[in-house]
Amino acid sequence: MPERVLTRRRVLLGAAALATSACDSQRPRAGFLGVMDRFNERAQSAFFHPTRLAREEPVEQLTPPGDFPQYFISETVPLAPAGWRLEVGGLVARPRAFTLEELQRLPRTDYRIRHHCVEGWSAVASWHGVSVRDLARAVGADPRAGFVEFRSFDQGYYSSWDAPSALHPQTVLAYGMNGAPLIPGHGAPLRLYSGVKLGYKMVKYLTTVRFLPEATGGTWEDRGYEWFAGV
Ligand SMILES: Nc1nc2c(c(=O)[nH]1)N[C@H]1C(S)=C(S)[C@@H](COP(=O)(O)O)O[C@H]1N2
Ligand SMILES: [Mo]
Repeated sequence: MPERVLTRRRVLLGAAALATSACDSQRPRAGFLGVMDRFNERAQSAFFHPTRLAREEPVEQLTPPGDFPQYFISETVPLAPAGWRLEVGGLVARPRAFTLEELQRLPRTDYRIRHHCVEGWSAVASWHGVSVRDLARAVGADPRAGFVEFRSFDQGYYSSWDAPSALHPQTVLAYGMNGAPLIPGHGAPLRLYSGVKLGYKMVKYLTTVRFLPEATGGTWEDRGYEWFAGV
């Protein structure tokens, strides 16, 4: 994975930058790389342990809030449409739309863990949200749904996950960061956060969560980035 020096310009990463940034190689997921990717998926899922927890960081490790990079593929920071709701569907017994308040009434998960971006930076924040596992329980997700897809209102940015990683206890739909409501730069009103995946799997500006029998792709995954992307 190419590494870049992170500059503040990346905060304004726009559609034009999408064509050239390291979070976008135009490499197709085919040929040798496709084979390697499938190999990595098998190898990584073999090492992945569905309940092993990522290390909690001490409070001194917190990244000063302004220094935690903010990424979005839109030209300007995406803002939630009026009447925003999270649609939850697919292979579930009770598909429904949740307001933020309804999500906040579900059990809450809090942790302080490190974020890893493929571009070579990492940062620490504490995150507050409802675990995908508790959400799955609330809608009666079918255990045959081996995958979960997350979509956003940021130019359709999306990603799909294997169910064991999505249902890991440290995979949450976060509405808070460092004890405050999530800000637009970090994905308000709701973003995916996890101790078990690389940054690009954690979809911000969520609109829909679907429990599915098959994997779909992802914004970076469709451009050749690894699909499993475990930490
Ligand atoms: N909707 C959306 N989600 C996204 C991205 C994005 O551009 N749009 N970038 C991803 C990448 S590459 C990273 S490293 C993290 C960054 O999260 P942050 O902006 O809170 O640092 O968000 C991920 N989720
Ligand atoms: Mo990233």
